[in-house]
Amino acid sequence: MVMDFSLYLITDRKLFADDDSFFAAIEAALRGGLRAVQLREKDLPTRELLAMAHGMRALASKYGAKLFINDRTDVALCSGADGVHLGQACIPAYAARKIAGDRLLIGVSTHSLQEADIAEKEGADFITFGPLYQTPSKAKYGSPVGLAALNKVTEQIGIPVFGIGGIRPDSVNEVMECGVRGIAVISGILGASDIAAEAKNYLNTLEKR
Ligand code: TZP
Repeated sequence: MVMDFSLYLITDRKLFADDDSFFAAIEAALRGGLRAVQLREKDLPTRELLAMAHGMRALASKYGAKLFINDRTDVALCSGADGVHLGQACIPAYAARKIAGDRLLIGVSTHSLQEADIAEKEGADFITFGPLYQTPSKAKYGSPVGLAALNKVTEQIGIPVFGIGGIRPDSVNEVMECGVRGIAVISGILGASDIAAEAKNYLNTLEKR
């Protein structure tokens, strides 16, 4: 499966009053040209997550976009998602590969060169690396790793790397200069007052490069 995206939107439904406004926000980003979304709703009970994954699958497909499911290889396979995205506390990439074979793209969240190296060796298709900058909830994601560390990762890792963590439109260029394939964003897009316009804004900056 091809990695045909440079902007990777990660969800946080808690930024919205209810599921309808959450889905409307994701649809707005897709209308703005988004090509890949990761459903990351860690606290949802499995059946609710599966139902949401089916809904997200239908929505992403309507716009020809890829869907990734955080953590749950089973939910990804069952919902017809394009990929699974694994955190450091999830099953490792080789285990997800054993289950999914080539049916899923496998992304892994990494925070150090060592984690990035392991993810590549274990067969991940791509990694996210960060947080690069201060994020709205620093406690949750750890302290920023910075651009020097990102440069080292892109020099040494052969699979595509996506920068993540506190990336705003005006920091896209300096992140891309580190040699990444793209960027992953939550609040920069989902916190915007015009989500479609902000997705388009990020994409325009990415596509100009
Ligand atoms: N992993 C590292 S930072 C982060 C995740 C999921 C959060 C990114 O969110 P934002 O709002 O784009 O900083």
